Amino acid sequence: MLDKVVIANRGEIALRILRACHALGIRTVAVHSTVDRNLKHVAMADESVCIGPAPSNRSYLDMPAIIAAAEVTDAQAIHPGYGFLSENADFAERVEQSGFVFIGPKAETIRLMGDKVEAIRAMKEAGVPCVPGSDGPLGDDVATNNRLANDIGYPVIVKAAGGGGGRGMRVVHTEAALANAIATTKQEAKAAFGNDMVYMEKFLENPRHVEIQVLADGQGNAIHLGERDCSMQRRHQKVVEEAPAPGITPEQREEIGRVCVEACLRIGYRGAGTFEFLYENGRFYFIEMNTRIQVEHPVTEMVTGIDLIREQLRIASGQKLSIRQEDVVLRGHAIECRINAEDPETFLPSPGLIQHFHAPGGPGVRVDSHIYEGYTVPPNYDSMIGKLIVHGADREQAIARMRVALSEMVIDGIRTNIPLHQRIMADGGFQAGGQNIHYLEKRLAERKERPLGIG
Ligand code: MV4
Repeated sequence: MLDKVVIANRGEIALRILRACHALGIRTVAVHSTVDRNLKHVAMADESVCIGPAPSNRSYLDMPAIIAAAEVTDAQAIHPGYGFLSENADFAERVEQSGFVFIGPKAETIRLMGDKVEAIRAMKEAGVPCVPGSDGPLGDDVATNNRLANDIGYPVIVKAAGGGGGRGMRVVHTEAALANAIATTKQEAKAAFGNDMVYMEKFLENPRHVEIQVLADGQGNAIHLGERDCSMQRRHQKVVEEAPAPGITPEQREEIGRVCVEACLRIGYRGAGTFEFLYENGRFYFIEMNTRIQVEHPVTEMVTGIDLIREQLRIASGQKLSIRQEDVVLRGHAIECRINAEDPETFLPSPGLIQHFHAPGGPGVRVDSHIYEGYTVPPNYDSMIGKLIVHGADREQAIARMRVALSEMVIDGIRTNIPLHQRIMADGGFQAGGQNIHYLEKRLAERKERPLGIG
């Protein structure tokens, strides 16, 4: 087992990683910016190193500073968490070249999945179902592109190979608009990602976002841990996630899970990973693979009983997977609400001093958060200040437990999106389950039109 790990992140995930390390007897090094001296995990870590000022590019994104922190503390490995450097292939490479273990896949795997054209090509080859689209990047010939779009059928979507997560894409409804859309997306992609490669897919109008969690040891063993439904989102930011996805049958789960496991083995995947799919009319369409631990990993932990960060640490220590596929049993239903320091109506960030904090509790209630009374949420980073996760015997009980937990939770001094979550949990459409990726934004737009209206 590793003996000392640098946690190259902040907030709730840094605390989550610290807890998993300590439970395995691994010592921890917190690295933090000047405004993050008072983070909860910094106080709990065995050692801490200030790596720079508040702006991320001078602290949490500063590769030499983080690697130097590993050197001066004599650590063995670096856990990147999510966001920041977690999917930066150059960072993974530099970590390993400096003699440390990067807790994640090989740099070449991160690089492969970062190029969406190559990722889709690899997955298609491995038998993963993909959205009908271009085989590879689009060329400059207008007639060829027009023919391709006609074959696929309008509407189509043009996406940047260097994009992902909703960045660098454009929906096209007619041939008249196609050439221009391709040219504009290429220009934007060049500016944003330094890569003007774009590809084309059939635009699915009303899909759900369903993703499969995998674990692989890079030694010939891989398993899947079922799916999560992340369709409740606003502007590409997930708001509520759940596991399992409503309406997915055990047979569907087994089949798509097996396909993902086979793909992991084919590409020599190592660590925790997520296959992102659009799900429409009973079919899965691969769109991207995430090579990191994700924010919403707890809902999978709650229904499987598997500690995903612990498994990441074991895999990074060179151990083989200790869980066989037949040992993975889904039990009950889990829901996660992302708690953000933001105005529940305008969604503007609301940093500041937390004057009172009461965490909810009771059976099946989990709070993953670094906040405490007297903590000041800085304005410099993402507004997510924690996650409230509940588990129940079924979805109905999970919703009931979430409603009680939300009503118990007190965060005073700053505004939070707790009222938004209360409205979502009380919403008939959410309660019915299986809504698509547009549902939340549609409901929010309706509400805006009727300021005194219900819902
Ligand atoms: C799509 C799509 C419809 N058809 N691709 C947005 C984020 C990025 N991961 C891919 N995205 C989409 N790709 C095809 N062929 C619709 C979206 C999309 C979306 C996907 C998942 C979750 C929320 C979304 C919100 C808007 C659009």
